[in-house]
Amino acid sequence: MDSNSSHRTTTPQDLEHSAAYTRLPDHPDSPASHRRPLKGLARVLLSLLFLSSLVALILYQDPHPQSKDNDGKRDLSTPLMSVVPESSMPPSRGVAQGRTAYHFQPMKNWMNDPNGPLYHLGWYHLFYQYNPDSAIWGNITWGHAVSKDLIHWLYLPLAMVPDHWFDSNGVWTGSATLLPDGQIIILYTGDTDDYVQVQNVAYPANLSDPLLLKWVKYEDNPVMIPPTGIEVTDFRDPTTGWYAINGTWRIAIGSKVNETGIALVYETTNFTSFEPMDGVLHAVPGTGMWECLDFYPVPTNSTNGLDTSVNGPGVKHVLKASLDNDKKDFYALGTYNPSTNTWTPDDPQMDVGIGLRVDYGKYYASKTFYDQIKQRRVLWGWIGETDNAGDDILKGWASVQSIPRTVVFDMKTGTNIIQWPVEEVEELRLNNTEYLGVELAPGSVVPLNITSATQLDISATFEVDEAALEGTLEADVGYNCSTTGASVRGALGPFGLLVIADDSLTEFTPVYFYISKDTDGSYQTFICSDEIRSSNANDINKRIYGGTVPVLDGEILSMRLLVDHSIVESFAQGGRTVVTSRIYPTKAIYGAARVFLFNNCHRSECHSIGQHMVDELGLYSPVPVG
Ligand code: DQQ
Repeated sequence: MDSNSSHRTTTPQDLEHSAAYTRLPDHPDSPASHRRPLKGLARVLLSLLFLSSLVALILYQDPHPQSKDNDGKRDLSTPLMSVVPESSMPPSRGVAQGRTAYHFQPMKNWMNDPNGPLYHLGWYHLFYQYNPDSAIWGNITWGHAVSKDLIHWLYLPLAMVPDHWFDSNGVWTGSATLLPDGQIIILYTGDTDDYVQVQNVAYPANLSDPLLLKWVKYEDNPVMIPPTGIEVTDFRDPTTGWYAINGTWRIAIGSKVNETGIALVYETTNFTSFEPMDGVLHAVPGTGMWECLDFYPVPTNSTNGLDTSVNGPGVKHVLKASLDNDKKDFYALGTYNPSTNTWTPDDPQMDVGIGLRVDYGKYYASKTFYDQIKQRRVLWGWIGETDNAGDDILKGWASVQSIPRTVVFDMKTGTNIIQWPVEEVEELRLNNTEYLGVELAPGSVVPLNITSATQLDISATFEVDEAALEGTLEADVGYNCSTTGASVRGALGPFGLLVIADDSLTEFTPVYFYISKDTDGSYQTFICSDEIRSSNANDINKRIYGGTVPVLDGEILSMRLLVDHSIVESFAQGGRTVVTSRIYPTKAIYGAARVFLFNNCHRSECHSIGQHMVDELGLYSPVPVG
């Protein structure tokens, strides 16, 4: 790949004449058909028949194929694969594949939550839950890595290991607080020798060491133990501290009472003795245990980030909880009142755990930090595996971290945050290819001229024809990404991209918009990521992820995709809704991976949806780490 190559533009004509261009039924005449009408027509018809069948086979395949049980009845719950004789099953995926090129992951073994991210003396530090001995969870320590740009990382020795009674069953998740005098305080959960969750303090042995290699655990740990009324196994993951009032700092800890998720708050003046505050910061019935709380301010009139202690006019507070019950990260916007120490959601209908998700895909235990150098708030999140532990042990590693994302308040909608990959990721771009004005007819699949399409930064916009929208009276009310998927054709979708696809489309992951329209004329737009056909391997959990994305009047639909071998992070409408997929392709790997545009809506009105444009496609090179 040529990093200095000029931008190569492929016109719609190029696409149409490329051998693999597929268009369902009404393909316009090709030049050949003008020259030799009958043979040409026959050839076109035959190709169309072939391609239609191919696409039909691929795209329209039921994502949940039926199988027969012993009575000959259809068993809707059993995938077809499970009744295919062993010998004709597709081979399991090769476990060597799937390591990412520019996402953070350790050289080997298990990783989960990001911990204590911070910036200190020229380096970004990332700590993470890590098992140094195995590719499955256990013996949890704090792994440690540093970076100058949040993208290229150097691995450092373990920061903390379970070596005291107060953390001998695991040095669990925690956060860093930078004090105004330059001190760095880590608060983390220790799982004690007796399996009690307690909170501990640690600090750097030498603050003038930019790499913060050595960490000291406070001798009088633990500094917080489960209070009365809280189960000893429901008290974990302290947040970054925020300065409150009268010289006091506060931190929040996740817990639950029965099935009500709660955020407890402790107060301190010295980070060695902590007092529980009365009441809770917030509670939401039915949400279960809140793990990995995150609580931070966002300005409502600026795209900068704020230090965690900032509050006042023009500030909202994000409260994020990772729901242990279903392993999903939820957040809500609201107002923090330091006098009452309570946080109130802007919209109680969209409270924590029942409203907005940080990421609608495979993503959990996220945590932000304030980057004082670039004055931005940066979010990390854990992308886990969806295969089985046996495969993880075979491949020798498990999990990656998402690309760090800046977080800002959405000043246009006023109802959500915006997440966007940190700008440093753009420095990895090698080639930019534009496909301008590509029109997608209903049922079409258009290859983009990219080989080795495994490391991509794709920006795509889709202009939906007003006539199609207005001419459709009602479409897919009650639509839901997870129950339908790219194979289901609607009046106004799905349309988008097929990534990590092989040439013959035996494997691909569609990321797409789907528009539903209610009889009152209102629309809902969804961004979905469909893993059902992402791999020929059958020992993988494949899901269809997604959620709604706000689209304001006059906005065109846009998505940005970060593709990295086995990870697809999709950002819709500038990052209002984000969906991450973890996939395990067997054929669409390395040089065999391709990318396509597609439009799988079924009605003739779909013709007028057709203004689709991929306006940028950057290729990345593998990033050596370590
Ligand atoms: N992971 C940690 C806990 C946290 C959980 C243990 C969330 O502290 O609650 O590895 O993934």
